[in-house]
Amino acid sequence: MKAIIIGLGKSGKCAMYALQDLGYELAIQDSKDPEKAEPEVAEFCKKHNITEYYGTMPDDFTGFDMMVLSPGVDPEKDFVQKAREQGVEIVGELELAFRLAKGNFVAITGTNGKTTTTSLVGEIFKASGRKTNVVGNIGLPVISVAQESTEEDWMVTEVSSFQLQTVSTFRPRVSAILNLTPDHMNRHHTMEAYAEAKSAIWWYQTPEDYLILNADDETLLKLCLHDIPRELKAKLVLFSRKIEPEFGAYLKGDDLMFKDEQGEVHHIINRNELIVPGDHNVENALAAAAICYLCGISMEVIRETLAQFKGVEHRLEFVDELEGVRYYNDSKGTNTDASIIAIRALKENIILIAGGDAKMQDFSDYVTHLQGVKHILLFGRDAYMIKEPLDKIGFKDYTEHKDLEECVRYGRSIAKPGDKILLSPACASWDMYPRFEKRGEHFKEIVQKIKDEID
Ligand code: UMA
Repeated sequence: MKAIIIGLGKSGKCAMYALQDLGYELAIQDSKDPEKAEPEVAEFCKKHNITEYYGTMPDDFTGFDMMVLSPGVDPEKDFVQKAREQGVEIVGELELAFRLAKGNFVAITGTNGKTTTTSLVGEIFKASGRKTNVVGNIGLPVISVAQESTEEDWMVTEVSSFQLQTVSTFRPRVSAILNLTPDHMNRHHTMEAYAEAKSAIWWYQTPEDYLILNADDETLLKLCLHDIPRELKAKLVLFSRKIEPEFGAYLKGDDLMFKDEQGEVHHIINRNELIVPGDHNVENALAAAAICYLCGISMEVIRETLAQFKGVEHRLEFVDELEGVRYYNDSKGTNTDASIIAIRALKENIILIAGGDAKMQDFSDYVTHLQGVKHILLFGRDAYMIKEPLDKIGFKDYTEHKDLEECVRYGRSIAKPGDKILLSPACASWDMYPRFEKRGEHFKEIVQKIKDEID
C-alpha cells in the first residue's frame, strides 16, 4: 500500500510513524520550505526511504492508494480534488486513527467549550478507573495512541470542524455538539458549510449510540440536525439551562439534573459547588455529566469530579493578583463568541486585551457586548477590524499597542484595585505566535515579570 501524508505538523508526523509501522510505502508533503523541515522528520524519512515534497507537490497521484490530510489542510484544495479523481482515497488523521484504534470513542465538538468539556469528561473517566486517552484537537493527535489502544481503552476526543470534514466511518459511541456560532469562516465560508462539517460527528453513529445536543441553541439544532439531509440513527439526548428535556441534562433552579431514558431523574450537583465560573461552565458540566452517565459512569464519580474541576489552562485561567488587579488568561478565546463568554463570566471592571489574526470574522456584533469592559487594549495584525466597529458605535475607551507586553503594561498603568485585566483576544494567535498556548504563556510571563519588578 502506498500513501502520501499532507502536512507535517503534530498530526502528519504521527500519521507517518503509524503508517510506516504498518508497512506502507510513504511520501510526505508540506507547503513549508525544505529548510524548515524538522531534523527528526528528515532523519526518519532518510532511514525509511520516504519521499519528501517540501514547497512542492507531486505532478500526479496515480499509484497512491491513500492521501492523509492533516486538519489544517483544506480538503477543498485543487490538488485534493485531483487526487480524488485519480482514485486516491482521501482520509483525515481522525478517520485514519479511528480505523486503527480498538478503543471506544467519545467525541465532543462545538464552537466553544469543547476543550473544557473534553478535559472534564477525561477527568471523570479517569476517576472512574477507565483506561482513558484525552486526545484530538485538545493537542494530542488521536493517531498517536490509536495503534496501541485495546478494547478497554476510551478515547475521549475533542474534534474540530476541520477534522470532521474528512471522516467517512468515524463512529463515536457518544457524541456531543455543544454550541454553534460563526468561526473559521476563512475555511468553511458559510455557516451552513461549517455546521455541516460539525454534524458529521453523528453521521456514522448507530441506534446503540447517543448524540447530545444543546437544546438552547436554535441555530445548532437547525443547521447541525434538522437541515442535514441524513438520517439520525443515534438516540438524541438534550442538555439545557432553560427547559426540561424528556431525556437529558438540565438546570432546575441551581441544581444540575439528569433525566435518563426511562424518565428517572438523578441529581448531578448544585451549580454553586462548581469551581469554574459562568453559565457556559454550567452548560459544559451538563454536557459532560450526560456523556459520562451514558457511558455507564456513576453519578457519585461524576459529582465528585465536577466539584474538584478547576478549569483548563488558557481558558479564563486566573493568573495572579497584583496591586489589587486580577489578571486572567483566556488566550483560547480565539473567536468573538468565546471572548464574549469570558467577558460575561467576569461581569464588570474589565480591561480587555484583544486582536490578532481575525480569521475574517465580523466584529460588528461583538462590539455591542462590551458592557462590562472599561477599556480595550488592541494589538495584532487585524486590530483595525475591531477598531472600525468600535469607532462606528462611538466606543472611545480603547488604545492601540505594538505588542502584548505593551498592552499589559499600559493596562496596569490605568487599572484600579478591583479591576480585571483579561487577555481574551477574539482572534487566532497566528499573526504573532505559532499557537494560542504560546500567546497565553507569554501573557503569564509578562505578568510574572511585572510581579518580580514590584517585589
Ligand atoms: N500545512 C500544509 N498545507 C496546508 C496547511 C498546513 O502543508 O494547506 C502544513 C504546515 O506547514 C504545517 C502542518 O501542515 O507544517 C500543520 O498541520 P496542521 O495545521 O494540521 O496542525 P497540527 O500540528 O497537525 O495540529 C492539528 C490541529 N491544528 C489545526 O487544526 C490547525 C491542532 O488544533 C490539534 O491540536 C492537533 O492537530 C492534534 O489533533 C489546533 C487548532 O488551532 C489547536 N485547532 C483549531 C481550533 O481549535 O480552532 C481547529
